[in-house]
Amino acid sequence: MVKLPPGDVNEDEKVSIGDLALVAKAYGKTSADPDWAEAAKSDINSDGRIDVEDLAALARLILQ
Ligand SMILES: [Ca+2]
Ligand SMILES: [Ca+2]
Repeated sequence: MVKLPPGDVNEDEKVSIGDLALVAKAYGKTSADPDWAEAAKSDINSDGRIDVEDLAALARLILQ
């Protein structure tokens, strides 16, 4: 079982611009959305919504 790095939204074992694109696509979704199960992978800080904080947190992970 491969442990995926934090921020690896598309599960390719790398944190990259492709993950950032998925977070941008899910932007604005919240845990109240019917498709949250899919969007939740983009919730980097696990606060129940996809917003600018998630984009910033993922950008930091990419730049690490
Ligand atoms: Ca990835
Ligand atoms: Ca969030």
